[in-house]
Amino acid sequence: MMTKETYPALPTILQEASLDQGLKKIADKVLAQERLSQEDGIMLFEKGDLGFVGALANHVRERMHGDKTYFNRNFHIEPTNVCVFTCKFCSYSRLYKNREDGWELSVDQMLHIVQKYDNQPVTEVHIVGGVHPKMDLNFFCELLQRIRAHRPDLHIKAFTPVELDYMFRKAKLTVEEGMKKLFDAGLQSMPGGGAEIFHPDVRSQICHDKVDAEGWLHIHRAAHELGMHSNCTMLYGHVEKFWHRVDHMDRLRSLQDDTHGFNTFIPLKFRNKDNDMAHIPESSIIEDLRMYAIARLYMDNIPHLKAYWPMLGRSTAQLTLAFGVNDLDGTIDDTTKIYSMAGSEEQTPSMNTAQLALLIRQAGRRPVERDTVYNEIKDYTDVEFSDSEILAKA
Ligand code: V47
Ligand code: SF4
Repeated sequence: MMTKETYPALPTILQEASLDQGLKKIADKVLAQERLSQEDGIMLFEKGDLGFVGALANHVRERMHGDKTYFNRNFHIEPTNVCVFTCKFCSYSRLYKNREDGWELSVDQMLHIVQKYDNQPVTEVHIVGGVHPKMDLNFFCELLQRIRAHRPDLHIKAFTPVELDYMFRKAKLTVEEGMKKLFDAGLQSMPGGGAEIFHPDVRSQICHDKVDAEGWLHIHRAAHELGMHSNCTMLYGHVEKFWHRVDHMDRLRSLQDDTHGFNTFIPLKFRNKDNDMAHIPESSIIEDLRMYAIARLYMDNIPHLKAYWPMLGRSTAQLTLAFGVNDLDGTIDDTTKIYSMAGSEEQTPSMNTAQLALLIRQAGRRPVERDTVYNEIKDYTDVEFSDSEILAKA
Protein backbone atom coordinates (compact mmCIF):
# COMPACT_ATOMS: atom_id res chain seq x y z
CA MET A 1 0.00 0.00 0.00
CA MET A 2 1.39 3.38 -0.98
CA THR A 3 0.76 6.09 1.56
CA LYS A 4 2.06 9.61 1.95
CA GLU A 5 5.21 8.18 3.64
CA THR A 6 6.28 6.60 0.35
CA TYR A 7 7.44 9.83 -1.25
CA PRO A 8 10.17 11.98 0.33
CA ALA A 9 9.02 14.51 2.92
CA LEU A 10 8.31 18.00 1.59
CA PRO A 11 11.36 19.70 3.22
CA THR A 12 13.66 17.11 1.57
CA ILE A 13 12.10 17.70 -1.84
CA LEU A 14 12.40 21.46 -1.52
CA GLN A 15 16.09 21.30 -0.56
CA GLU A 16 17.09 19.22 -3.58
CA ALA A 17 19.71 21.18 -5.49
CA SER A 18 18.29 19.95 -8.78
CA LEU A 19 14.77 21.29 -8.15
CA ASP A 20 13.66 23.50 -11.04
CA GLN A 21 13.56 27.18 -9.94
CA GLY A 22 10.07 27.66 -11.39
CA LEU A 23 8.76 24.72 -9.39
CA LYS A 24 10.53 26.04 -6.29
CA LYS A 25 8.65 29.35 -6.68
CA ILE A 26 5.37 27.48 -6.97
CA ALA A 27 6.16 25.51 -3.81
CA ASP A 28 6.93 28.76 -1.98
CA LYS A 29 3.56 30.14 -3.06
CA VAL A 30 1.73 27.03 -1.87
CA LEU A 31 3.48 27.16 1.49
CA ALA A 32 2.63 30.87 1.81
CA GLN A 33 -1.00 30.10 0.85
CA GLU A 34 -0.80 32.28 -2.23
CA ARG A 35 -2.96 31.58 -5.27
CA LEU A 36 -1.37 29.79 -8.26
CA SER A 37 -1.63 31.44 -11.68
CA GLN A 38 -2.64 29.63 -14.87
CA GLU A 39 1.06 29.58 -15.86
CA ASP A 40 1.88 27.90 -12.55
CA GLY A 41 -0.81 25.30 -13.19
CA ILE A 42 0.56 24.52 -16.63
CA MET A 43 4.12 24.31 -15.29
CA LEU A 44 3.01 21.80 -12.65
CA PHE A 45 1.50 19.58 -15.34
CA GLU A 46 4.56 19.93 -17.59
CA LYS A 47 7.35 19.63 -15.06
CA GLY A 48 6.05 18.54 -11.65
CA ASP A 49 6.89 14.93 -10.98
CA LEU A 50 4.58 12.78 -8.87
CA GLY A 51 6.65 13.04 -5.69
CA PHE A 52 6.80 16.84 -5.90
CA VAL A 53 3.13 17.55 -6.62
CA GLY A 54 2.05 14.77 -4.25
CA ALA A 55 4.04 16.09 -1.29
CA LEU A 56 2.74 19.63 -1.86
CA ALA A 57 -0.87 18.50 -2.33
CA ASN A 58 -0.68 16.36 0.77
CA HIS A 59 0.61 19.36 2.71
CA VAL A 60 -2.43 21.39 1.57
CA ARG A 61 -4.85 18.51 2.25
CA GLU A 62 -3.53 18.09 5.78
CA ARG A 63 -3.55 21.86 6.39
CA MET A 64 -7.24 21.90 5.39
CA HIS A 65 -8.55 18.58 6.71
CA GLY A 66 -5.83 16.78 8.67
CA ASP A 67 -6.29 13.05 8.12
CA LYS A 68 -10.07 13.23 7.83
CA THR A 69 -11.48 11.45 4.80
CA TYR A 70 -15.16 11.83 4.15
CA PHE A 71 -17.68 9.40 2.73
CA ASN A 72 -21.45 9.23 2.69
CA ARG A 73 -24.23 6.68 2.51
CA ASN A 74 -26.03 7.17 -0.75
CA PHE A 75 -27.65 5.56 -3.73
CA HIS A 76 -28.27 6.69 -7.28
CA ILE A 77 -31.33 6.76 -9.50
CA GLU A 78 -30.71 6.92 -13.24
CA PRO A 79 -34.15 7.78 -14.66
CA THR A 80 -33.17 6.87 -18.21
CA ASN A 81 -30.19 6.29 -20.46
CA VAL A 82 -32.10 7.52 -23.50
CA CYS A 83 -30.47 10.75 -24.59
CA VAL A 84 -30.92 13.33 -27.31
CA PHE A 85 -27.22 14.21 -27.17
CA THR A 86 -24.28 12.42 -28.73
CA CYS A 87 -21.24 12.85 -26.45
CA LYS A 88 -18.45 10.80 -27.96
CA PHE A 89 -17.12 9.56 -24.60
CA CYS A 90 -20.48 8.21 -23.47
CA SER A 91 -20.79 4.42 -23.23
CA TYR A 92 -24.14 4.56 -21.54
CA SER A 93 -26.69 6.43 -23.59
CA ARG A 94 -29.02 5.25 -26.36
CA LEU A 95 -30.59 7.51 -28.94
CA TYR A 96 -34.36 8.00 -28.78
CA LYS A 97 -34.81 6.00 -31.98
CA ASN A 98 -33.09 3.04 -30.24
CA ARG A 99 -34.86 3.53 -26.96
CA GLU A 100 -35.99 -0.11 -26.72
CA ASP A 101 -32.28 -0.93 -25.99
CA GLY A 102 -32.28 1.41 -22.99
CA TRP A 103 -34.41 2.06 -19.92
CA GLU A 104 -37.02 4.69 -19.03
CA LEU A 105 -38.30 4.74 -15.44
CA SER A 106 -41.66 6.18 -14.44
CA VAL A 107 -42.08 8.34 -11.34
CA ASP A 108 -43.71 5.33 -9.61
CA GLN A 109 -40.75 3.10 -10.44
CA MET A 110 -38.30 5.68 -9.09
CA LEU A 111 -40.33 6.07 -5.92
CA HIS A 112 -40.15 2.31 -5.51
CA ILE A 113 -36.36 2.53 -5.60
CA VAL A 114 -36.49 5.15 -2.84
CA GLN A 115 -38.85 2.94 -0.80
CA LYS A 116 -36.35 0.06 -0.94
CA TYR A 117 -34.14 2.16 1.36
CA ASP A 118 -36.90 2.93 3.88
CA ASN A 119 -35.21 1.21 6.79
CA GLN A 120 -31.65 2.01 5.83
CA PRO A 121 -29.57 4.92 7.12
CA VAL A 122 -28.82 6.43 3.70
CA THR A 123 -28.68 10.22 3.69
CA GLU A 124 -28.60 11.08 -0.02
CA VAL A 125 -30.19 10.15 -3.31
CA HIS A 126 -28.21 11.19 -6.41
CA ILE A 127 -30.40 11.47 -9.52
CA VAL A 128 -28.82 11.89 -12.95
CA GLY A 129 -29.51 10.36 -16.33
CA GLY A 130 -29.70 10.89 -20.05
CA VAL A 131 -31.76 13.68 -21.60
CA HIS A 132 -35.04 12.06 -22.60
CA PRO A 133 -37.25 14.25 -24.80
CA LYS A 134 -40.42 13.15 -22.96
CA MET A 135 -39.19 13.62 -19.39
CA ASP A 136 -39.88 17.28 -18.78
CA LEU A 137 -39.74 19.77 -15.94
CA ASN A 138 -43.20 18.79 -14.63
CA PHE A 139 -42.21 15.11 -14.60
CA PHE A 140 -39.14 15.86 -12.51
CA CYS A 141 -40.99 18.31 -10.20
CA GLU A 142 -43.47 15.53 -9.45
CA LEU A 143 -40.58 13.14 -8.75
CA LEU A 144 -38.94 15.60 -6.35
CA GLN A 145 -42.22 16.33 -4.54
CA ARG A 146 -43.03 12.66 -4.09
CA ILE A 147 -39.58 11.77 -2.76
CA ARG A 148 -39.72 14.74 -0.39
CA ALA A 149 -43.18 13.76 0.85
CA HIS A 150 -42.15 10.13 1.29
CA ARG A 151 -38.84 10.73 3.05
CA PRO A 152 -38.18 14.33 4.04
CA ASP A 153 -34.80 13.53 5.66
CA LEU A 154 -33.29 12.17 2.43
CA HIS A 155 -31.17 14.85 0.73
CA ILE A 156 -31.98 15.13 -2.98
CA LYS A 157 -28.93 15.92 -5.11
CA ALA A 158 -30.01 15.87 -8.71
CA PHE A 159 -29.59 16.93 -12.34
CA THR A 160 -26.73 18.38 -14.32
CA PRO A 161 -26.93 21.57 -16.39
CA VAL A 162 -27.14 19.31 -19.44
CA GLU A 163 -30.51 17.97 -18.32
CA LEU A 164 -31.62 21.31 -16.87
CA ASP A 165 -30.74 23.45 -19.89
CA TYR A 166 -32.87 21.16 -22.07
CA MET A 167 -35.76 21.08 -19.54
CA PHE A 168 -35.84 24.85 -19.11
CA ARG A 169 -35.74 25.53 -22.85
CA LYS A 170 -38.62 23.14 -23.46
CA ALA A 171 -40.61 24.74 -20.63
CA LYS A 172 -39.75 28.21 -22.04
CA LEU A 173 -38.41 29.33 -18.67
CA THR A 174 -35.29 31.28 -17.82
CA VAL A 175 -32.58 29.49 -15.87
CA GLU A 176 -33.55 31.43 -12.76
CA GLU A 177 -37.26 30.58 -13.11
CA GLY A 178 -36.55 26.92 -13.80
CA MET A 179 -34.15 26.55 -10.87
CA LYS A 180 -36.65 28.19 -8.53
CA LYS A 181 -39.34 25.74 -9.63
CA LEU A 182 -37.10 22.75 -8.90
CA PHE A 183 -35.93 24.25 -5.62
CA ASP A 184 -39.55 24.73 -4.52
CA ALA A 185 -40.31 21.13 -5.53
CA GLY A 186 -37.55 19.81 -3.25
CA LEU A 187 -34.22 19.95 -5.06
CA GLN A 188 -31.49 20.56 -2.46
CA SER A 189 -28.22 20.42 -4.34
CA MET A 190 -26.64 19.54 -7.66
CA PRO A 191 -23.98 17.03 -8.64
CA GLY A 192 -21.03 18.10 -10.76
CA GLY A 193 -21.58 16.31 -14.06
CA GLY A 194 -21.79 17.63 -17.59
CA ALA A 195 -18.80 19.96 -17.26
CA GLU A 196 -16.38 17.76 -19.27
CA ILE A 197 -13.80 20.26 -20.63
CA PHE A 198 -15.16 23.77 -20.99
CA HIS A 199 -12.90 25.09 -23.75
CA PRO A 200 -14.83 25.15 -27.07
CA ASP A 201 -11.90 23.63 -29.00
CA VAL A 202 -12.29 20.45 -26.95
CA ARG A 203 -16.03 20.63 -26.34
CA SER A 204 -16.68 20.80 -30.07
CA GLN A 205 -14.77 17.52 -30.50
CA ILE A 206 -16.21 15.48 -27.65
CA CYS A 207 -19.70 16.83 -26.90
CA HIS A 208 -20.61 19.47 -29.47
CA ASP A 209 -24.39 19.45 -29.05
CA LYS A 210 -24.99 19.92 -25.32
CA VAL A 211 -24.88 22.94 -23.03
CA ASP A 212 -21.71 25.01 -23.40
CA ALA A 213 -19.38 26.32 -20.70
CA GLU A 214 -21.30 29.56 -20.18
CA GLY A 215 -24.60 27.69 -19.88
CA TRP A 216 -23.13 25.19 -17.41
CA LEU A 217 -21.66 27.93 -15.22
CA HIS A 218 -24.83 30.04 -15.42
CA ILE A 219 -26.97 27.18 -14.05
CA HIS A 220 -24.59 26.50 -11.15
CA ARG A 221 -24.45 30.21 -10.39
CA ALA A 222 -28.27 30.32 -10.28
CA ALA A 223 -28.32 27.31 -7.94
CA HIS A 224 -25.77 28.96 -5.65
CA GLU A 225 -27.78 32.18 -5.64
CA LEU A 226 -30.78 30.21 -4.35
CA GLY A 227 -28.59 28.97 -1.49
CA MET A 228 -28.00 25.50 -2.94
CA HIS A 229 -24.59 23.88 -2.93
CA SER A 230 -23.21 21.91 -5.84
CA ASN A 231 -20.20 19.96 -7.04
CA CYS A 232 -18.08 20.39 -10.13
CA THR A 233 -16.19 17.94 -12.30
CA MET A 234 -13.68 17.74 -15.14
CA LEU A 235 -13.46 14.83 -17.58
CA TYR A 236 -9.73 14.48 -18.26
CA GLY A 237 -7.35 12.18 -20.07
CA HIS A 238 -8.58 12.17 -23.67
CA VAL A 239 -7.95 14.80 -26.38
CA GLU A 240 -7.39 17.80 -24.12
CA LYS A 241 -4.02 19.47 -23.52
CA PHE A 242 -2.76 20.43 -20.07
CA TRP A 243 -3.69 24.07 -20.64
CA HIS A 244 -7.31 23.08 -21.32
CA ARG A 245 -7.39 21.45 -17.89
CA VAL A 246 -6.02 24.59 -16.28
CA ASP A 247 -8.47 26.78 -18.23
CA HIS A 248 -11.31 24.54 -17.02
CA MET A 249 -10.24 24.68 -13.39
CA ASP A 250 -9.74 28.42 -13.68
CA ARG A 251 -13.34 29.00 -14.81
CA LEU A 252 -14.61 26.98 -11.85
CA ARG A 253 -12.31 28.80 -9.45
CA SER A 254 -13.57 32.16 -10.71
CA LEU A 255 -17.22 31.23 -10.23
CA GLN A 256 -16.38 29.96 -6.76
CA ASP A 257 -14.78 33.33 -5.91
CA ASP A 258 -18.17 34.91 -6.61
CA THR A 259 -20.56 32.41 -5.04
CA HIS A 260 -18.71 30.00 -2.72
CA GLY A 261 -21.34 27.44 -3.69
CA PHE A 262 -19.13 24.53 -4.76
CA ASN A 263 -18.42 21.91 -2.12
CA THR A 264 -16.29 19.51 -4.07
CA PHE A 265 -14.20 19.20 -7.20
CA ILE A 266 -14.17 15.75 -8.82
CA PRO A 267 -11.67 14.99 -11.60
CA LEU A 268 -13.21 12.19 -13.69
CA LYS A 269 -10.81 9.89 -15.53
CA PHE A 270 -11.90 9.14 -19.09
CA ARG A 271 -12.70 5.41 -19.48
CA ASN A 272 -12.62 4.10 -23.00
CA LYS A 273 -14.79 1.00 -23.27
CA ASP A 274 -17.62 0.88 -25.82
CA ASN A 275 -17.71 4.49 -26.86
CA ASP A 276 -16.74 6.58 -29.89
CA MET A 277 -13.42 7.48 -28.26
CA ALA A 278 -12.41 3.87 -27.59
CA HIS A 279 -9.27 4.35 -29.72
CA ILE A 280 -7.86 6.83 -27.17
CA PRO A 281 -5.74 5.10 -24.51
CA GLU A 282 -6.68 5.71 -20.89
CA SER A 283 -4.38 7.79 -18.68
CA SER A 284 -1.89 5.96 -16.44
CA ILE A 285 -2.33 5.82 -12.69
CA ILE A 286 0.69 8.13 -12.33
CA GLU A 287 -1.10 10.71 -14.53
CA ASP A 288 -4.28 10.25 -12.50
CA LEU A 289 -2.47 10.89 -9.23
CA ARG A 290 -0.72 13.94 -10.69
CA MET A 291 -4.11 15.21 -11.82
CA TYR A 292 -5.57 14.96 -8.31
CA ALA A 293 -2.54 16.57 -6.73
CA ILE A 294 -2.49 19.52 -9.14
CA ALA A 295 -6.25 19.97 -8.71
CA ARG A 296 -5.72 20.24 -4.94
CA LEU A 297 -3.05 22.89 -5.48
CA TYR A 298 -4.97 24.92 -8.06
CA MET A 299 -8.49 24.83 -6.59
CA ASP A 300 -7.61 26.82 -3.50
CA ASN A 301 -11.18 27.95 -2.82
CA ILE A 302 -13.05 24.64 -3.18
CA PRO A 303 -12.91 22.87 0.16
CA HIS A 304 -13.08 19.22 -0.88
CA LEU A 305 -11.45 17.04 -3.53
CA LYS A 306 -13.26 13.81 -4.34
CA ALA A 307 -12.05 10.58 -5.93
CA TYR A 308 -15.10 8.76 -7.18
CA TRP A 309 -14.21 5.14 -6.43
CA PRO A 310 -16.72 3.45 -8.82
CA MET A 311 -14.90 5.08 -11.70
CA LEU A 312 -11.29 4.73 -10.51
CA GLY A 313 -11.50 1.37 -8.79
CA ARG A 314 -10.99 1.07 -5.04
CA SER A 315 -7.19 0.54 -5.00
CA THR A 316 -6.50 3.67 -7.04
CA ALA A 317 -9.07 5.59 -5.00
CA GLN A 318 -7.14 4.56 -1.88
CA LEU A 319 -3.89 5.84 -3.42
CA THR A 320 -5.41 9.25 -4.18
CA LEU A 321 -5.70 9.87 -0.43
CA ALA A 322 -1.95 10.54 -0.44
CA PHE A 323 -2.32 13.01 -3.34
CA GLY A 324 -4.73 15.65 -2.07
CA VAL A 325 -8.03 13.76 -2.01
CA ASN A 326 -10.14 13.93 1.17
CA ASP A 327 -13.44 12.43 -0.02
CA LEU A 328 -14.34 9.08 -1.58
CA ASP A 329 -18.08 9.58 -2.22
CA GLY A 330 -20.36 6.87 -0.98
CA THR A 331 -21.70 3.39 -0.53
CA ILE A 332 -23.52 3.57 -3.93
CA ASP A 333 -25.18 0.14 -3.56
CA ASP A 334 -24.68 -0.83 -7.18
CA THR A 335 -27.12 1.79 -8.43
CA THR A 336 -25.13 3.48 -11.18
CA LYS A 337 -24.19 2.16 -14.60
CA ILE A 338 -22.25 5.09 -16.09
CA TYR A 339 -18.82 3.74 -15.18
CA SER A 340 -19.38 -0.01 -15.33
CA MET A 341 -20.57 0.48 -18.92
CA ALA A 342 -17.47 2.58 -19.68
CA GLY A 343 -15.12 -0.20 -18.52
CA SER A 344 -14.38 0.52 -14.86
CA GLU A 345 -12.97 -2.38 -12.83
CA GLU A 346 -15.97 -1.83 -10.52
CA GLN A 347 -18.69 -3.68 -12.41
CA THR A 348 -21.15 -3.76 -9.49
CA PRO A 349 -20.08 -0.79 -7.34
CA SER A 350 -21.21 -1.26 -3.79
CA MET A 351 -19.46 -0.95 -0.42
CA ASN A 352 -20.95 -1.12 3.02
CA THR A 353 -19.96 1.36 5.72
CA ALA A 354 -17.44 -1.02 7.33
CA GLN A 355 -15.73 -1.73 3.99
CA LEU A 356 -15.47 1.98 3.11
CA ALA A 357 -14.21 2.91 6.57
CA LEU A 358 -11.58 0.14 6.49
CA LEU A 359 -10.47 1.12 3.00
CA ILE A 360 -9.77 4.62 4.34
CA ARG A 361 -8.10 3.34 7.51
CA GLN A 362 -5.79 1.04 5.53
CA ALA A 363 -4.49 4.15 3.78
CA GLY A 364 -3.64 5.69 7.16
CA ARG A 365 -6.54 8.16 7.27
CA ARG A 366 -9.54 8.87 9.51
CA PRO A 367 -12.90 7.87 7.97
CA VAL A 368 -15.69 10.31 8.74
CA GLU A 369 -19.23 9.86 7.50
CA ARG A 370 -20.71 13.12 6.23
CA ASP A 371 -23.98 14.28 4.78
CA THR A 372 -24.20 15.86 1.32
CA VAL A 373 -23.15 19.30 2.54
CA TYR A 374 -20.32 17.98 4.74
CA ASN A 375 -21.95 18.07 8.16
CA GLU A 376 -20.10 15.34 10.03
CA ILE A 377 -22.27 12.39 11.04
CA LYS A 378 -19.83 9.92 12.63
CA ASP A 379 -16.10 9.41 13.00
CA TYR A 380 -15.18 5.75 12.31
CA THR A 381 -11.50 6.01 13.24
CA ASP A 382 -11.75 3.77 16.29
CA VAL A 383 -14.89 1.80 15.55
CA GLU A 384 -14.37 -1.96 15.70
CA PHE A 385 -16.21 -3.95 13.06
CA SER A 386 -17.24 -7.58 13.40
CA ASP A 387 -16.50 -10.08 10.62
CA SER A 388 -20.19 -10.20 9.76
CA GLU A 389 -20.30 -6.41 9.40
CA ILE A 390 -17.29 -6.45 7.10
CA LEU A 391 -18.59 -9.33 5.02
CA ALA A 392 -22.22 -8.17 4.88
CA LYS A 393 -23.58 -7.38 1.47
CA ALA A 394 -23.38 -3.65 1.04
O1 V47 B 1 -20.62 14.36 -16.98
C1 V47 B 1 -19.41 9.87 -18.81
C2 V47 B 1 -18.68 11.40 -16.94
C3 V47 B 1 -20.23 12.40 -15.64
C4 V47 B 1 -17.59 8.74 -19.09
O2 V47 B 1 -21.24 15.39 -8.05
C5 V47 B 1 -17.41 9.61 -18.04
O3 V47 B 1 -20.99 13.92 -6.48
C6 V47 B 1 -15.28 8.84 -17.75
O4 V47 B 1 -20.64 13.86 -12.80
N1 V47 B 1 -15.38 8.01 -18.79
C7 V47 B 1 -21.45 12.14 -14.78
N2 V47 B 1 -16.27 9.66 -17.35
C8 V47 B 1 -21.07 11.63 -13.40
C9 V47 B 1 -20.77 12.75 -12.43
C10 V47 B 1 -20.64 12.45 -10.99
C11 V47 B 1 -20.35 11.17 -10.56
C12 V47 B 1 -20.26 10.93 -9.20
C13 V47 B 1 -20.45 11.91 -8.27
C14 V47 B 1 -20.76 13.18 -8.70
C15 V47 B 1 -21.02 14.24 -7.69
C16 V47 B 1 -20.84 13.47 -10.07
O5 V47 B 1 -19.62 11.16 -15.94
C17 V47 B 1 -20.43 13.00 -16.99
C18 V47 B 1 -19.10 12.68 -17.65
O6 V47 B 1 -18.15 13.64 -17.32
N3 V47 B 1 -18.54 10.31 -17.89
N4 V47 B 1 -18.84 8.91 -19.56
C19 V47 B 1 -16.49 7.92 -19.50
N5 V47 B 1 -16.56 7.12 -20.54
FE1 SF4 C 1 -26.30 12.09 -22.92
FE2 SF4 C 1 -24.89 12.55 -20.69
FE3 SF4 C 1 -24.22 10.50 -22.34
FE4 SF4 C 1 -23.81 13.03 -23.11
S1 SF4 C 1 -22.82 12.02 -21.35
S2 SF4 C 1 -24.75 11.40 -24.37
S3 SF4 C 1 -25.55 14.09 -22.21
S4 SF4 C 1 -26.10 10.68 -21.16
